[in-house]
Amino acid sequence: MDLTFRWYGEKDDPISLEHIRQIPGCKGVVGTLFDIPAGTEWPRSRIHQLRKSVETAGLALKVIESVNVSDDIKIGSEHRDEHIDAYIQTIRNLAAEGIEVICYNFMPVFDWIKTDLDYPLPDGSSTLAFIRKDIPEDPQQIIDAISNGSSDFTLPGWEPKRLSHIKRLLTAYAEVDETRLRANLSYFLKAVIPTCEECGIKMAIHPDDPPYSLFGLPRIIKNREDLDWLCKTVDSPCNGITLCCGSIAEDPRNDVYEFLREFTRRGRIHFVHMRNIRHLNPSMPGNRDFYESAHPSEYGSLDMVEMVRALHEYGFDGYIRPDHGRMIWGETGRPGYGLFDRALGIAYINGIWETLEKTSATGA
Ligand code: DNO
Repeated sequence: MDLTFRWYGEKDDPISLEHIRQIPGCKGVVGTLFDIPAGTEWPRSRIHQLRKSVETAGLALKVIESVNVSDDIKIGSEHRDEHIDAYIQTIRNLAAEGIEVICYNFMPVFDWIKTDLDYPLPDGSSTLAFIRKDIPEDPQQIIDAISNGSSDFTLPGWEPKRLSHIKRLLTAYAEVDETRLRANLSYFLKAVIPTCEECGIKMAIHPDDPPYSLFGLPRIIKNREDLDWLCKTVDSPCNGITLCCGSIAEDPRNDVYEFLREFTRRGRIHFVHMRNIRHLNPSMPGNRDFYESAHPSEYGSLDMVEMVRALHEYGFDGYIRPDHGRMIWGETGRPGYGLFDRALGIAYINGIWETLEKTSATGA
C-alpha cells in the first residue's frame, strides 16, 4: 500500500511538490494534465515532463486522476470511436512512462456534486457539504454556485468551457437512460481493457457522487450491484475500482466496509479515496445530507479503522489518497484540496496502517 496526494500540476496547484514531499508517509503524487480536454490524446512528452518534475521532488507518479472520458463516449455519439482511439493512445503513453492506475468516472455531465464548498464547522474550519434542499431546479444555478465558490480555481469535473454549453449537453443526454449509459460504458471498457492488459495499466472507475440521480441524469456506479456488474462486464483484473469511501457511504444503504472487503478480496480495488463524512439528521428517513468531516472516526459517521482494516485484512497493495480535506489554519485554496488537512489525513491513515501491520505480525 502506498499513500499518495492529489496534485494538479505546477500551473494549476498552489501547493508545491516540495511541501508534499514533507508529508510523512506520502510516497507519491496522483497527477493529471488538467488542461487537456477529454477526447484528446495525452502526448507522451507532456506525461514525461510531469513524471520528471514529480520524481525530481523525490516522489513517484503511478496514478493519474483523471483521464476524463468524453461526453461523446458516454452518450455514444458518432465521435466516440475517435475519442476511444485517443484514450487508447493515452493509455499506451501513460504506460510507457510507468503509470500503473488510471482513475476515471462515467458520470454524465457533472462529476461530483456538492451544494456548499465552504460549510462552516464549529471549530472554525470549513468543508464541503451536500444539502438536498439546496439543489436548484435549474442546473445552471449549481454551475454558477460552484464557480463562484471555488475562489478562481477550476474544480475537477467542472470545466467552465464544457459546462458553458449545459443546455446542449443536457439535450444530448436526453435519450441516455441507465441501460444506454451502461451499454456505453461496456462498449468503452471492451475497447480499452485489452490495451490495458497488454501494457499493464489498471482502470479504476470512481463511483457516482452522490450515488443517486440528480437533474434526471442516469447514475450507474452507485451500489454493490453496479460494482458487481462493472467487474463482470469485462472480467479482467485491469477493469477495477477507485473505492471512494465517502461517495459510497453517502447512501447509508451502502455498506462501505463490506464493499472494501469484498472488492479487495476480488483484486478489483486499485485505488482508494479515504474520507470521513458526517450524516446530518441520520434518523430522518431517506435523508442523505452530509458534510465532509476531519478524517478521524470521532468526527464523522464512518469508522476509519474498520475501513483501513478491511483493506489490510485482504492484502490491499494498491494506492490510497486522503480525499478532500477541510480548510484549516487560515489556508485558502482549491476547495477540498488544501495542504494541511489532507496531510493530517495521510498521517492518520498511515498510523492506522502501521498499527495493523504490527499487531497482525505479532498476532496481538
Ligand atoms: C472530486 C473527485 C472526482 C474524481 C473523478 C474521477 O473531488 O473525487 O472529481 O476525481 O470523479 O474521475
